[in-house]
Amino acid sequence: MTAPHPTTLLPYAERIKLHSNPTARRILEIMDRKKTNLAVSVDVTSAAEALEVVKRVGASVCMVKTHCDIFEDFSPAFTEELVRLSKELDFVIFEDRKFADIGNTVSLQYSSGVHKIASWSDLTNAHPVPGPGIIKGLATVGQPLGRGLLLLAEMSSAGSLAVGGYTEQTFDMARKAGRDFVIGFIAQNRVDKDASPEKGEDWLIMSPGVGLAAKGDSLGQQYRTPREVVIEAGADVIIVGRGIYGVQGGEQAVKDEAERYRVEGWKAYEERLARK
Ligand code: 5BU
Repeated sequence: MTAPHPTTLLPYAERIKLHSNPTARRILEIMDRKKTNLAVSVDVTSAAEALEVVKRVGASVCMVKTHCDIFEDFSPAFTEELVRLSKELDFVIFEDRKFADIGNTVSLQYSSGVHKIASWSDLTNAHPVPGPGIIKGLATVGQPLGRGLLLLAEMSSAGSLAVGGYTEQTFDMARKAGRDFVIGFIAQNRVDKDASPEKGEDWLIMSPGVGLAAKGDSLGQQYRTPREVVIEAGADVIIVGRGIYGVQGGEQAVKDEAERYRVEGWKAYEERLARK
């Protein structure tokens, strides 16, 4: 067995001081305070329904992930209420926008249009495909607001082209950009290979494609369990969508399922710390 990545042997609380970005610090603080490494992805098409899901799962999560372009009834009132809930229930908002254009365009997509993502979302993400200008473009908007950015180093879907040298170059790009704005990666593995917390370098790895019941869907999604993701792959945050909001049995069932994933994710984290 290969040695565990040193970052995975550190408690979330001890990693806070390794970050200067306010969003990264807040994520780690919430994870420690609420004993949760669970992010829930609320991929429903009604913003009103999304808020109901958020109220049910809020106590169990460190983060709520959105795709704001799938809501039929998107409005500024929705994001106002989401921000209010994020303060009341203590979680970070992550708009999974997957920006992928030149710096000038993404800065406009991030700040403007119908969604004005930077005004309400603490965290967003970008494909490294266009080169480092995408980070610069987003940073001009997000960094003064204390927002954070994740680069997409790998994807959970079958046949993804984000593998091997692409993944390695994504890490190099983040490293070159520095950690003032880029705080980590969406990935399936510990892609920050030789980053050493002893030298003060810490990245957050967040993994979608997590499920306790299904192994995948008919459109290429692939699921792993929280244990596989947190212990074997060494990711810091597990992202669960349909496994939680899609559970049958009504409001209480969704709340209970979020709590079940929180407990599974936290148990796995405690087990990974105990490997020392
Ligand atoms: P699911 O219902 O748990 O399969 O939803 C997963 C969510 O994570 C969904 O919003 C996807 O857009 C998102 N996702 C993903 O599944 N895989 C990836 O590699 C990335 C995002 Br990046």
